[in-house]
Amino acid sequence: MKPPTSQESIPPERAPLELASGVLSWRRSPLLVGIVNVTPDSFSDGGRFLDPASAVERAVRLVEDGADLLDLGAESSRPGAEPVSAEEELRRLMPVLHALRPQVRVPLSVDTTKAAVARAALDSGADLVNDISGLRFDPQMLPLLAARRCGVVLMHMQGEPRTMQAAPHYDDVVEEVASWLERRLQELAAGGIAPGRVVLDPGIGFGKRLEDNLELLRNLGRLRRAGRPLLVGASRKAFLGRLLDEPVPDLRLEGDLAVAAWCRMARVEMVRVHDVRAARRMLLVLDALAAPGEEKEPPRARGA
Ligand code: HH2
Repeated sequence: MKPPTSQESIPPERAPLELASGVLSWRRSPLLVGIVNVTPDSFSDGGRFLDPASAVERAVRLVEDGADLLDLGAESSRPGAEPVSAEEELRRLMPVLHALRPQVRVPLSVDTTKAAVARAALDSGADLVNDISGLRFDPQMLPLLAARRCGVVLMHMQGEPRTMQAAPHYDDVVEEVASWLERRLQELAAGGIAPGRVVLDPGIGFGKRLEDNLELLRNLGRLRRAGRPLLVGASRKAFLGRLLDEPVPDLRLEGDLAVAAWCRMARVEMVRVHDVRAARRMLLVLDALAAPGEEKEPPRARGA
């Protein structure tokens, strides 16, 4: 099969991600970011883990299943979702973070667009902030993250969750998303957030049509700017529902696994998934099948 990315765009060395607690290094397969949604309305698991005890149980289970990191979110970003207040987000998130931090050793990411929530989470042991607005929604977010040494997930979104799927439009989705990520990376650097702390994410499903999502996934290599690592979040999303003709998000696992395998081929550093166990097991088989020495081989030499 043709690799999903141009060989030229793969950096020979993948620089690790700098976190306050140390550095996060990459392996041949993507690291698995397990999703923990402490929300009543997330598109696939809303309401299931709203109670702190069940959210913590779920998170611990994801680590046992092979999650390399966890991403905790307390506000849904599904298309049409209404925003929640910082107070409500904190009320949902903090009991889970407090109970979970001593129980797991993996880095914890908090999925929020609000500086107040990010600050409280960082004070309570979170290692990364995953801001789906690309640090646009809250003007306090950039200075806050500049003052801390956490990791930052910088995601592209056209518009905002309430309306983003109404009429997304791009002339050249890959070029527009890539140049936005690059520009924003420079703005973050100018504001005091070193590029070495940043992961880039094309924001699959965030103001994008089916063909936009596919085009982005086909061109992951072109999205990698300044040698920064990539994170892809496609798990259970609506475009997979369309491809699989599957209206129930939980039943889109085959789509999730196909995207995770595709990401491995594109040398994506992190994939954000609901079904960690299945993804881990699938990647174990791919790792075993891969040519011995694959890791050391310079990417440019392969398949040339
Ligand atoms: N997708 C979702 C939420 N956060 N963060 C990043 N960096 N990338 C993504 O693709 C991404 C994300 C949507 O998925 P989910 O958390 O399951 O749903 P909801 O937003 O409804 O809680």
